[in-house]
Amino acid sequence: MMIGLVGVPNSGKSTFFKAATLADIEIANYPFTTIEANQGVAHVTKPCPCRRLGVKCNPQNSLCVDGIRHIPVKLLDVAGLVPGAHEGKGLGNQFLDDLRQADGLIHVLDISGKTNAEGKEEDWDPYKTIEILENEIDEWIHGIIKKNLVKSRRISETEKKPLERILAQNLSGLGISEADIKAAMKESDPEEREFATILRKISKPIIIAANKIDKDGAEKIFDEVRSKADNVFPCSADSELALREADKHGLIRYELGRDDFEIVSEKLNEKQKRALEFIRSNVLKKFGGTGVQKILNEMIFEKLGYITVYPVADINHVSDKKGNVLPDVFLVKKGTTLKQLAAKVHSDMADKFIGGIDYNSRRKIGADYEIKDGDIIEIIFGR
Ligand SMILES: Nc1nc2c(ncn2[C@@H]2O[C@H](COP(=O)(O)OP(=O)(O)O)[C@@H](O)[C@H]2O)c(=O)[nH]1
Ligand SMILES: [Mg+2]
Repeated sequence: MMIGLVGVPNSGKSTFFKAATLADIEIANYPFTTIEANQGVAHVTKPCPCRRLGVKCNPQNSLCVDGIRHIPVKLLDVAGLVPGAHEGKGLGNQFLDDLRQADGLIHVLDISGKTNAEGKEEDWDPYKTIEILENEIDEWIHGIIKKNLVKSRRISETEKKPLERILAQNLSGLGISEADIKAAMKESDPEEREFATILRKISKPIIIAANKIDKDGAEKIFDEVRSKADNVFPCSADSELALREADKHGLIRYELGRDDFEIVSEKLNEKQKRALEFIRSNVLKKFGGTGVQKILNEMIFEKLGYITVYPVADINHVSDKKGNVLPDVFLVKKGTTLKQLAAKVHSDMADKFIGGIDYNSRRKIGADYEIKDGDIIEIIFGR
């Protein structure tokens, strides 16, 4: 799973990226084989079952900080989305490739109204940037469909295959699936420009990080933009970065997503204290946090509909074979069945799958059991 960060220059994309991926972690056990230059590891958070169960966990593919499970997700700094990108301006191909990999997009937007759509400093209505950016993506999608539609319809007829399947081949470069296209076709015709918009909303959901909310006048613009657009969240990437860095250096204690922090070191000078107090009163208390963690969680759990599940090898000790308690957490889509989970956990053992045991009920569960959020499950395989 991968979340893409998009936005015009100077909106605070790099600051958001740096803040979200700032963690001292050993990623050796993480389920990522490679991390490219423009990628980093961020975390989404959920209460860890260790507290409810009264056990001490030994996370392997994630972290547990004070009873909060930090679950890694890849963050991608998407290059080259500038007005006119679909006509070949900027880094078109790089952009397409990044877009293909992203399951959802966070649009980092300067909500203080000082950055125009080219990334230049100017008094500017950020709502226009939302329209421009979404239009860019929709034009890419529409352009690809339009170029192939006549031929695709013909192939669909002669080969007696559903049109969505043929279109999915054309759109595979954008990472858009047959199921998404089919869903969009229920609402519109692929020929229409609005079809591209509908398809983008299904296949690449966007959340807007209304960034620089800490700046004078930003709140008023934020309220205006939020009345016109959905999925707009207040954000101060700069504040998040300052807090995480201060925490990392042992100056304060700050947990991801919190609306407060504690000063734990004598080393802070007056200027640093003032800066932190500014963040406390003008960002954390006012907006319930800096927004960075809330936006990441919102994307994974609400927009993309992922839930968490803890597979274990021994249900009585909720551990793996080595005795690690609650070792792994998996993110799966709502509606995932036990059999599908088994295939994810042990791709080579799916054919030996027998069933499972659910921790909460201590009952046997079958292949079609639908995973619920926070489930702890022992999967049983044959030999
Ligand atoms: N006040 C304020 N400034 C920010 C915030 N986020 C980023 N900035 C500043 O905006 C400028 C551009 O940020 P940068 O992350 O380099 O933007 P990018 O070009 O989109 O990657 C820098 O001077 C940042 O310090 C924020 O939340 N609040
Ligand atoms: Mg940058």
